[in-house]
Amino acid sequence: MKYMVLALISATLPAFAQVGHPISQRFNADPSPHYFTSQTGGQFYLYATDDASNSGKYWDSTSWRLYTSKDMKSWRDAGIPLDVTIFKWARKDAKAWAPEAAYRNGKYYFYAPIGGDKIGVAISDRPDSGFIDARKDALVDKARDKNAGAEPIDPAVFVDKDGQAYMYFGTRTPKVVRLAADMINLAGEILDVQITGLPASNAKKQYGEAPFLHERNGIYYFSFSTGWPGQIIYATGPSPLGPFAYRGVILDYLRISTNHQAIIEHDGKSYLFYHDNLLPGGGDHRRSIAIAPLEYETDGSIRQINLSATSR
Ligand code: FUB
Repeated sequence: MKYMVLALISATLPAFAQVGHPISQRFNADPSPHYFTSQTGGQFYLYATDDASNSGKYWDSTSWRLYTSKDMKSWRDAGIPLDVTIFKWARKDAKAWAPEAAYRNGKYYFYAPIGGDKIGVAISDRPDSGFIDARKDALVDKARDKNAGAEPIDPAVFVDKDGQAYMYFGTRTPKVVRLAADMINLAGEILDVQITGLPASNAKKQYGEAPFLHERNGIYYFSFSTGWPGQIIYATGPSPLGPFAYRGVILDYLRISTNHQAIIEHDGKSYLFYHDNLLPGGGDHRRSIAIAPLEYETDGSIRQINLSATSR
């Protein structure tokens, strides 16, 4: 009987069946998940900050890590898609932080925060390797670009239905800028993202880092981490440029000093990627990416994820 029940439960479990569990035994963080139909056939590509190669005392890794999956259940460590040395203008000790990727017109683009003050962009014919610097200088440079903010990191790219691409980035003040159709140039001013209605009573519930934009049924969802530690909260608006009104919490504080989310939809289901302290020896600089189902109420609001109700 026990086995029959178990079989029934596993038959009804969602595809990712790993809620609260790391996608790999290797430390990783800052998920940037995508479904790409590349030379290798359609599969998920998950780009990450490589916490396994940092000092354990700081986020000082200098290469990014890629994981691939056909089903979001088992993930293959696909190695290093690129490292900071392809950006010749980067300082030798530049840190490789939260990455982003995008596909357009047969090319793959990799957006790389370098050293906390610049964002580079690399290009390749494949999603897993072959990336070269697309510009020979930074796409965003704190010293060069007006309103780039105190720390231009955490790029997140969103391409709207009309083909216009936007890049969100920044700590403490969220930034957004239109990208040119070639995906490697800015096409306008860097703007502050306007968020109204953040709960004033909770000083912690402000924008910290990890901006992310997705769209569903004509509603634009701007999600982010509130800081250090970070709750993942969200606001909604009528366009990729907002203005956005605070709606609620997606994921509460975890046992870790940062969080960083991404949301993808596949086959009609939504998933939240985030990171947590999940492996032995883990901690603030040794993080682990995990996946949870994301559900919406009928009014379009996001149901707060309760990890303890699953398998945490
Ligand atoms: O991985 C280094 C930094 O930690 C990222 O840029 C932030 O989003 C935070 O997760």
